[in-house]
Amino acid sequence: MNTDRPESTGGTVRVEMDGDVAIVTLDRRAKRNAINEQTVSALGQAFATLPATARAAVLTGAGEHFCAGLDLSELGETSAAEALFHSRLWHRAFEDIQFGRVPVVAVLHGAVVGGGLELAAATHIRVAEQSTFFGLPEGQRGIFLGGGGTARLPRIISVSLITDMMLTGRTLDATEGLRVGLVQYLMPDGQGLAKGLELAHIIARNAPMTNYAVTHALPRIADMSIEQGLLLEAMTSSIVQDAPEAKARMQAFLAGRAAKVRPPE
Ligand code: 1HE
Repeated sequence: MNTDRPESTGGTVRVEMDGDVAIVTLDRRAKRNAINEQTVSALGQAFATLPATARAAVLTGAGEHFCAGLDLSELGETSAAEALFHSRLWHRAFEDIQFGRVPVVAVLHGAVVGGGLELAAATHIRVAEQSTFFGLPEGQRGIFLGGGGTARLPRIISVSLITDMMLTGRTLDATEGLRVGLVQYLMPDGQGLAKGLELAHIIARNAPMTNYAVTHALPRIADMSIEQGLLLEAMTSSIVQDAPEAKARMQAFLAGRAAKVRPPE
């Protein structure tokens, strides 16, 4: 890993490069990476200003837990208007993750709860270490989701499961998280980052326009009517295939110089 030129975003978030993969680390470990205003701004800033050489990113948390969610010490006597703008700050920051320039792989361990689960839901691929557990304790705290969870989580897991987690405080372990599709990969403790980096380096080798279409067009098409979606699909695929890199890749396959698709190992 090249840590010669770490790009600092101010205190709670670190960015380092591993070749053409950016590693973004949430590091407020004394507070279990609970997210206060400074942290959510630093997260958004980190993804909005990734080094130009980054073609994929990994998001990870320092310490024993990925993220304990909203920093509850900030709630205090917040008015409705202040809470509204606070929630919108989270929305903007997480938009910079979900609809940023490069795909993001989250590496999860320990608590992934409340706003921490909303953060994970803004990434594109999730790897969980065995220690991971998921929860939405907003019900117990007398608050509600405010970091995009109501919009993003139902596109990953069922509304009935989210309802159960919020009403009863049910938590899921890593194996259950894999079973319900909350994460796509499950790894032994201590091996999540290596897997996340392996996946991110595979992603970084794709044509950038394909990655962009997958992260920006696919989820939006999924939210459209079929008629609108099919038109946007045709327009997106025509732009993606027009890139010189796409043409070179197809020629390489036809000339027998590209890898074939293989069944899973
Ligand atoms: C915190 C927070 C926090 C820890 N805000 N300070 N999130 C929650 O309801 C989760 C609350 N946290 C926990 O349940 C536990 O802390 C953990 C399971 C995550 C970790 O347990 P543990 O035993 O490793 O750590 P700890 O001893 O509980 O916490 C260490 C310190 O971090 C301690 O502070 P200290 O000054 O006494 O050392 C904790 O107070 C502090 N800490 N979590 C503030 N969340 C956009 S809306 C989203 C809405 C939500 O996210 S609601 C869910 C909030």
